[in-house]
This record gives sequence, structure tokens and C-alpha cells, in this order.
Amino acid sequence: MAVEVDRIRLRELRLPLREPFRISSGTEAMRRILLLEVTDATGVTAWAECVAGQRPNYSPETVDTAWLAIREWVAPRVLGRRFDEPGQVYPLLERDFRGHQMAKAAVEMAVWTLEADLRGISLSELLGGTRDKIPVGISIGVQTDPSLLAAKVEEACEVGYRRIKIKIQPGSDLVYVAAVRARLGPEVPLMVDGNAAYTLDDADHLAELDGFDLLMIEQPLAWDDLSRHAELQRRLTTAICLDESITSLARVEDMLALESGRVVNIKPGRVGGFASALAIHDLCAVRGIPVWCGGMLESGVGRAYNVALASLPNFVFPGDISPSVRYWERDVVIPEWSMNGDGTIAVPKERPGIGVEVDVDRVEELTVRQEWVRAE
Ligand code: OSB
Ligand code: MG
Repeated sequence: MAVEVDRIRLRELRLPLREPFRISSGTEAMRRILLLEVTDATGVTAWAECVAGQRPNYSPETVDTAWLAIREWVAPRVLGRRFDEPGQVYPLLERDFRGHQMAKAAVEMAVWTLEADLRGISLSELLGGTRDKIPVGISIGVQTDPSLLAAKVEEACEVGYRRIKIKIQPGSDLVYVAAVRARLGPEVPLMVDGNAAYTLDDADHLAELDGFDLLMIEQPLAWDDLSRHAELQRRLTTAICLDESITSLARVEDMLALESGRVVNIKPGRVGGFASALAIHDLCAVRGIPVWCGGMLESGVGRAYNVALASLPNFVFPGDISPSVRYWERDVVIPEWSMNGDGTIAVPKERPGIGVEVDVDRVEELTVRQEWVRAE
């Protein structure tokens, strides 16, 4: 079915996190959420979320750069154009247009939702999802002491999370992981995420993590590095999982060629949208690389996109797709995302598009600025 994008409304919301989220490169307490309403020529509107953060500590993009990029360069390429398939948007946005993956992804993914809405099918079905529930993992920020972390992990296990990820940084790593293992035993599926806080000089130190039977070590080295990760992977028995370094299919090809890691975290925003995420998923499946869906502290809107993507078959590890209550007093979607007692989230396959209603009154209440972009 053809989609023709007529107009885009950008909104910024301020949504306070229930507790500040600390990673090695910075802390987020008030999430600035960038939502898009993308309306097609027949008047159908798709909601989407741009997952950029407030500051460029995770990737070079921010809410403000994404807003600018969408208004100045992404929207003008897409508005008034007819797409026979949503897969045509990604190459159009890549041509002579470097970077700005999260800005591009927000618009690209909205076109996938418009296609699903027009066909009356769920986003999961449109993408080729095969599962109706997704196992859920939790990502726990850096804590001020090991016993506090162990208590948080214990609580997460009790509510049913299928996998625990703990954020580490130099000075808050081995002792913290040891405390968790000591409290909860060897059975808990555990992993760590360094968010680029280490260098190759830390290789011997990081190799001590091999003693804790971790599922993987996520992005220990620089945000754009592949070759040093390859060197580090040779010195570890634990699998390295890349997050920040994977911004396109080509980067996955390089990872495979260099052997920089053995697992890929896919965040559709980080790789420029669904076409790119699907291509990465498929290549990894062929090459025997398991993938899982990462998170960016999304509101319920962005979460819907992650849930749909994570329903594909090679998403073999639980995703960082916690239920709404983990992040917010009240989410912006109805129903809020909830986790079953068995640590899964249901994929809303029976509903078209993103599968949840946007609580427009709540969105209005939280909106601090908005802007419409139309074809010239
Ligand atoms: O490295 O995966 C990351 C959040 C913001 C930026 C980077 C990361 C994260 C998370 C949060 O780990 C996962 C979630 O959304 O629950
Ligand atoms: Mg990460």
C-alpha cells in the first residue's frame, strides 16, 4: 500500500523518571521526550518517538539536534513523497545525508506504522514478527554501593525479570558484580554494560569479569570503536556485545570481519530505523550472531516500536523493554506497558499499528513546545 506523508508535528514532552538513571557517561532524571505525529494524505496519523537524549553522552545526537535535523533535512525529503513500501524511506534518507540516525529513524518508523495502519495489521506483523510475547530484561543504573545494587537486582528477580543488566564503570564494577553473584547465586542471567567507559589499558581488569559467568559485556570501549573491541574480545572468554558502535548494517559487517563482538544490541533509533534494524537482524541470523532489543528510556510510544521489533525470531536474549511502571508515574499510552508474572510483555498483535492508544490529554499536559512541518 502506498504511503504519502503530508505533515509532521513535533512535540517535546518533559517526563520525570521515577528514579534517576545513571550510566558511566551521565545521569538522566528528567527525560525530554521527542514525539512525532506523522499524518498521511488521507488524514491517518502515526505517533512515533525520537529516542535521542538530552546531552550527547551516548551518541552525538540530542533532542535539540534531532529537532533541527527533522525540521531542516529529514521532513523536507519525505513530505509530499509517495512510498510504495516503507523500505524505501531509509535509502532516501541516507543519500548524501550523514549521521542523524535517531532523527531519521523517528520519521522512517512512523512510515512503517502508517503502512501497518492503512493495512489494518500490527506493526509486529508488518515487520515479520513471529512471537506474541517478549521476554523482558531490566537495565539497572550505577548505584552508590554494592549492597544497594544487590538489593535492586533481588527485587528485579522477584518481579520476574528474565535477565539483569547492570551498568558498570571504573571503580564500580568487579565488587558490584561480585556482590550481586554473592547475594543471588550463579543462576541469575546477568550481564554488564560499560557504556564506553574503559580503554584497552583496562583489558586485564575486564578479564576478571570472566569469573562471573556473565551472558555478555556490553560496549566496554569507545562509542565508535571496533578494532580495540576485537583486541579485547581476543583477551576475554565472555562475549562482547556492541551497542554504541553499531550504527548501520556496514558496522555489523565490520564487526564480523574484525571479530569485535559476538552479540549485537539493536536499537532501531541508533541504526536509522526499521529497514536498517531488519537488515541487521537478518544478517546476524545468517551469521549465527544473537541479537536483542536495547532501550533508550522510551515513553510508551517508543516502547511500542521496540516490542514490535523484538517479536522477530533472532531476538534471542530478553530485551531492555521494561514495563511503564519501571520508568514513569504515569505513561503516555493506554494501556500502559505491563509485564506478566513470567517476565514477558505481550505483543499487541490484535491491534493495528503500534497497538496502544496515545493518551493525548496526558501528552498535551506534558508538552513544552511543538512545531508543525509541512511540504513547501
Ligand atoms: O546503553 O543501553 C544503554 C539508556 C540510555 C542510554 C543508553 C542505554 C540505556 C539503557 C536503558 O540501558 C535501557 C532501558 O530503556 O531500560
Ligand atoms: Mg548499552
